[in-house]
Amino acid sequence: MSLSFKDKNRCLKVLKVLYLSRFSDEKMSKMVKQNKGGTFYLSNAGHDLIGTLCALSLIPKKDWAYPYYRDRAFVIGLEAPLIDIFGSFLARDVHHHGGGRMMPDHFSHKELKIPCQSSCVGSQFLQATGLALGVKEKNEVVYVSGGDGSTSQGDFHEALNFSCIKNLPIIFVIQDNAYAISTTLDEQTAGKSIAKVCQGFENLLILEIDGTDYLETSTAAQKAVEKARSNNGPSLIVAKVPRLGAHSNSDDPSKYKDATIIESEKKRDPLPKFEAWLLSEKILTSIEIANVKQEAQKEVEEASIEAEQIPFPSTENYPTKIFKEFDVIKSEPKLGESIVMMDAINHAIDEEMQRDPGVLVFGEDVAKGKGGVFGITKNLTQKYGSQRCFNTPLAESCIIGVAIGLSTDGFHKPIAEIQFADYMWPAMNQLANELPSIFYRSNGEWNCPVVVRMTYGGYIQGGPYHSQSIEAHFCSIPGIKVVIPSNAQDAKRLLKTAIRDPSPVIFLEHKALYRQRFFAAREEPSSDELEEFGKAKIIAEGKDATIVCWGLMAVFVFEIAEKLKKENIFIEVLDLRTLVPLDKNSILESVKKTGKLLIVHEAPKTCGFGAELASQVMEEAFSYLDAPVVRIGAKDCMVPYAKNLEDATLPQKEEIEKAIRKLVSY
Ligand SMILES: Cc1ncc(C[n+]2csc(CCOP(=O)(O)OP(=O)(O)O)c2C)c(N)n1
Repeated sequence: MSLSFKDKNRCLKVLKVLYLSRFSDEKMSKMVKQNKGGTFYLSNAGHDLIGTLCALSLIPKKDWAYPYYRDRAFVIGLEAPLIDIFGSFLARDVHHHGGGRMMPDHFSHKELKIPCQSSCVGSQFLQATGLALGVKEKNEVVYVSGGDGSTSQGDFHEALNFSCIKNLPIIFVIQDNAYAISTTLDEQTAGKSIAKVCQGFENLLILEIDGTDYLETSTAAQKAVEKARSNNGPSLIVAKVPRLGAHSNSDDPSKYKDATIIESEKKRDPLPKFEAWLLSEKILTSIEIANVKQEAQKEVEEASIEAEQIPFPSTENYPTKIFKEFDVIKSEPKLGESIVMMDAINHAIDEEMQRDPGVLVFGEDVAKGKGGVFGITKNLTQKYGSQRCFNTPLAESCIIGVAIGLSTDGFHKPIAEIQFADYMWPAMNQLANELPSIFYRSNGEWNCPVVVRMTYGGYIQGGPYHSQSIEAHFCSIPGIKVVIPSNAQDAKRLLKTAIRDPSPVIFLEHKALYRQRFFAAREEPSSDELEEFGKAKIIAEGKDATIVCWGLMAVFVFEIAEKLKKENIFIEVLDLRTLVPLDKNSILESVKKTGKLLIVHEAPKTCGFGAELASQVMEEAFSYLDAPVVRIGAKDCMVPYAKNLEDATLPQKEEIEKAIRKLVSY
């Protein structure tokens, strides 16, 4: 036992934080009924000692933290001002904790190195892991907490696995109150012990402790921090604690906890236990304890009154701040030899890795001699080392979660590869619920410059799980940019822009275009050249109809345009290149000129991006249309394996040509 745990000043600090947390609980529970802006409140009582002691074991502003929603004591322990905590509780326009965008107790504080927390139980573990990878050589420690329920999420296990593989300076703290709302530990965890479940992870220090005991908890936190600080890898602390209040203000524990359980939980309250211990050890007198209590009560009262004076967030120019601002500086084109798209992508990454030491490449099989299943990232490990181009476990959520964490440290620019777009779905929570919203949710405090590359599309007999075109799903998520190049020049310039963009970008690469020569191979742009997002390219000029397309469909439509030209039919073909941001103006301008619009995409027609485009054009240029807007997409079916079935499912040139002729002659 370390003597310093009995240091009077430390004990005074712990007691103060405990009271601040406890009184803020009581105050919030009252205020939520007064209808002052906050409708939601989470009790922290019982979890406050473990949170406080973990905060005190870290070096504030040096170490990083992902505290979950029942860890307010941790955040107060790091000296986050109460005024911000109450301000966010009342949904007011405070700078930190989302400024009314996030629910209360979903913390975010840049100076205190608390990245923006979400409501998705368990998603924090992988993000913390990614951050720990980023700061591994910097002697900084990463703290992440969650409840026992959160350990049932795959992300928790993926995070432990990756942390152990990479020997990361991270501390997982599970505040095990034996309930996840009403679900009990025997319904939640095999053997009722996540500590036992996790025993197979190599070099994971596992400490199962009584999180209401001051000395035991202080010792565990110190051990774990020392292990991380000395670069000896991750720890898992499972702290048994009581949840003394309801799950939230809308929960009534009497529906699932009987009186004896509630009584026995009260007896485990860490606050009176700590007060009694302070007295028995003669560290503080009862008068000193009473003084701290009074002081804390006053501070909570004052913070709550002050917070009420803060205005609600403004709705002027709403919504703002979905993307962090970024100006693309274009330079004069200087073209080299003709290259295919796969080489253009490889060169873009290579040049950006050369330019910026923060750029990292990772994913399944991307490293070493292999360079990904399509060889796109070949030679990068040899050139930049295995710290900068590395294989990940086969876990897509891990890939994206780690990318989010890495991008948060202000230095790293992760380029994550998902082997096929069809395998994005296991990562969808990190990709859709987490990554795109962090900038907005954190009120601009945090941004995630992540590039997610993935191959997509069919026509090469990839079957139902190597052929999907899923761009419309991404386009429906606010906060993520979506890029789909159709040729080597665009691919190189757009990817370089994506890597420099401070916002998340999904970069979709059609595998049938990687080596395609007739259209996609182009003279290589120089290393300085970028392409602005949101600028469609007119790849064929015409007056008879407008055809909007992207990716491989641009190649199909271009071919048809060339053929029709010989018959004096001139179609205007717009290759969108980026779907988000969308170059609506160019589409509208072209439609106003031609009066006719066909949208061609490879994804199934129903709910494809074409539906969105058709609707926008109808809303804004209906009076210019001389014919109904037409869409061509795949049949509403998975992409089958057999060539004849695949052809029958995906759009074919003949079908597109027929539709164009019909539209032109309408
Ligand atoms: C992914 C996800 N599923 C469900 C929920 C709804 N939910 C919020 S908290 C919670 C229980 C979490 O329990 P636990 O992790 O044990 O933490 P505790 O609340 O007990 O501290 C649930 C089911 C959620 N927020 N996220």
